[in-house]
Amino acid sequence: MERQRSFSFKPTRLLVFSFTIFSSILFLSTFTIWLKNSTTSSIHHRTHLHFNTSSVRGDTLSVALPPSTLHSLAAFTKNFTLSGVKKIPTLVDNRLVRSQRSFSGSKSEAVRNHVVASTANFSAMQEHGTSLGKGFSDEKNKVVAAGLVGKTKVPFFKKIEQKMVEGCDLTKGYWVFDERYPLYSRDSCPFIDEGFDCEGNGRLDSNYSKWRWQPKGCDLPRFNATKMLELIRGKRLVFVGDSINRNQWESMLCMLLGAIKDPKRVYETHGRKITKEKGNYSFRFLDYQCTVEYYVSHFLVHESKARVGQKRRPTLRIDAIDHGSSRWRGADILVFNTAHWWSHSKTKAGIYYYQEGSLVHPKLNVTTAFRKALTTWASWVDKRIDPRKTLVFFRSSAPSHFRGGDWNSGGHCREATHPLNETLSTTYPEKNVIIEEIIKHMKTPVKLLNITSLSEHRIDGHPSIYGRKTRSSSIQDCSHWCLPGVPDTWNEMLYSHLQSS
Ligand SMILES: *[C@@H]1O[C@H](CO)[C@@H](O)[C@H](O)[C@H]1NC(C)=O
Ligand SMILES: *[C@@H]1O[C@H](CO)[C@@H](O)[C@H](O)[C@H]1NC(C)=O
Ligand SMILES: *[C@@H]1O[C@H](CO)[C@@H](O)[C@H](O)[C@H]1NC(C)=O
Ligand SMILES: *[C@@H]1O[C@H](CO)[C@@H](O)[C@H](O)[C@H]1NC(C)=O
Ligand SMILES: *[C@@H]1O[C@H](CO)[C@@H](O)[C@H](O)[C@H]1NC(C)=O
Ligand SMILES: *[C@@H]1O[C@H](CO)[C@@H](O)[C@H](O)[C@H]1NC(C)=O
Ligand SMILES: *[C@@H]1O[C@H](CO)[C@@H](O)[C@H](O)[C@H]1NC(C)=O
Ligand SMILES: CC(=O)N[C@H]1CO[C@H](CO)[C@@H](O)[C@@H]1O
Ligand SMILES: CC(=O)N[C@H]1CO[C@H](CO)[C@@H](O)[C@@H]1O
Repeated sequence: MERQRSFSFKPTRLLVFSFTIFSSILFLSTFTIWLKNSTTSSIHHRTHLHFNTSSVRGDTLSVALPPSTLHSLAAFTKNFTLSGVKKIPTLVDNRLVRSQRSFSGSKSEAVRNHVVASTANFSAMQEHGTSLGKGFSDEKNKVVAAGLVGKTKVPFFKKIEQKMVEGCDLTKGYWVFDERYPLYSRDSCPFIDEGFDCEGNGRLDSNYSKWRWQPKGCDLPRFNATKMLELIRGKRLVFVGDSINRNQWESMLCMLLGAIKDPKRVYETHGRKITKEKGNYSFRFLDYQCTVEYYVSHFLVHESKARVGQKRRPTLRIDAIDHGSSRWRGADILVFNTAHWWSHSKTKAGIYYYQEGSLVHPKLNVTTAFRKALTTWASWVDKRIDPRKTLVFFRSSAPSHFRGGDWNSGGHCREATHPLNETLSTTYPEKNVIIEEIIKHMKTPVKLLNITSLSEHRIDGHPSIYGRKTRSSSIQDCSHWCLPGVPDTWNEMLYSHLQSS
């Protein structure tokens, strides 16, 4: 799925290439000297790099680097080799590249290589900086890094080579405070329903919508709604799953709307208004002849009823796909999820709940049932989905952040206005492990949208008490996400996958 760009060395290219190397070294040396000077004169002994991101409404993005990075830069200049360049993967077209390009005042193709290279080491430097101090921050700067995942130091070039093989790992990184976010405002999007409309429900702090996910080895491309609409022109983009997928789907609608001049040219095909209850929506973007759809399916398999003893009880047919599946077929891009409903309370503790054929299991544990249901889903995909037409994604589980209790026993997250520097959980959710195993054995290639770890830092992103207009209930929502907010990042991830596939 990842696009690979190879360098071939025709004589003319070699010339350009050599020139590039030369100018790179020149640039970096100058840059280093400049850095050194500015640091020695700095009282706080800290370097401030002001990249002038003129492309984005003239806002300035500042990046704070710890002093140690000076040495990295110097070392990097001397250690810059041809083989080093060849090993660096396609990190072009990212934000930092853009900003550094304007910083260096040149936009030519030849500059790319050195910019890419320094970006790569720039990441390593940031990593170095953050691992020293559990996330660094500076009140005077607009950029704050929070929550570094995984602190093992791997030799730099070894890591780059791995990235070359596997593509950039978007799941490891940290959140950076960035005033250029969010990608849309609450007022510009009529599709945010009450449950996710935190600002509309009275939430006053808004920093939670301004964090950008920064993978360690590359940048997540900033969402470009026009480009995304071009990618799905004439197509059906379909989200299937629980309310967290509705959360992501609404985010996608809002993000796409940013590129539409006349909002009247976006409408629900049956005139439905988004509410919590109704489960099927198909929004048509007339200008691009595409639809962005959502189908509710809490478990992906069929919710049924069966006679158990005297009573008819609700059951879950873990051997049968959801009956709505006929609507999913024919989609060009499918984004599935299921996780939260596989809880003790929502599955009747597994007692006389899971059904296979006419058998209602007296007791089945959730792990076993989940595996069977996902296997049912996987064989449906393998049988009904044509991988030449349809791209299939599965979004990994989104974490909840109930502190001091569960959702129904006083669990809270309202106090959080800053991402966690350290995530609470250390274990990777079992459901994700099961999903990964099942996907591995499928005939159809399924891409995992691996958002679990990055979302774990974002305790600040939930509606808490702002999931309703009225404050009648003391129950806090620490499962869903405010919009604009964290699901926007999941969609940037989806966008990045679609761009490279
Ligand atoms: C960014 O560039 C503009 C002109 O292009 C300049 O006026 C402004 O001072 C620059 N800002 C910074 C922080 O360098
Ligand atoms: C998802 O991301 C987490 C954190 O980086 C990682 O531990 C896990 O292996 C990833 N899963 C897959 C299938 O890449
Ligand atoms: C968040 O918002 C407050 C004011 O609302 C501000 O003082 C603070 O610097 C902001 N940034 C971060 C990273 O917390
Ligand atoms: C977004 O993509 C469109 C179409 O590819 C392009 O014309 C436009 O310049 C892009 N916008 C930004 C901000 O990069
Ligand atoms: C949603 O679609 C399914 C079929 O895919 C249908 O059975 C169900 O009644 C629909 N629900 C609503 C609320 O329209
Ligand atoms: C569920 O059942 C399986 C197989 O019977 C067993 O291996 C597993 O430990 C059980 N898990 C839990 C959480 O009880
Ligand atoms: C995380 O670190 C930042 C900066 O060091 C700090 O301002 C913030 O309070 C910390 N957050 C938590 C939840 O500890
Ligand atoms: C100047 C400098 O830092 N050079 C380094 C180049 O890389 C080797 C290892 O690959 C280091 O040992 C040197 O210190
Ligand atoms: C090629 C090179 O010199 N890479 C350097 C990048 O920065 C790290 C420190 O963060 C150095 O260890 C690497 O040697």
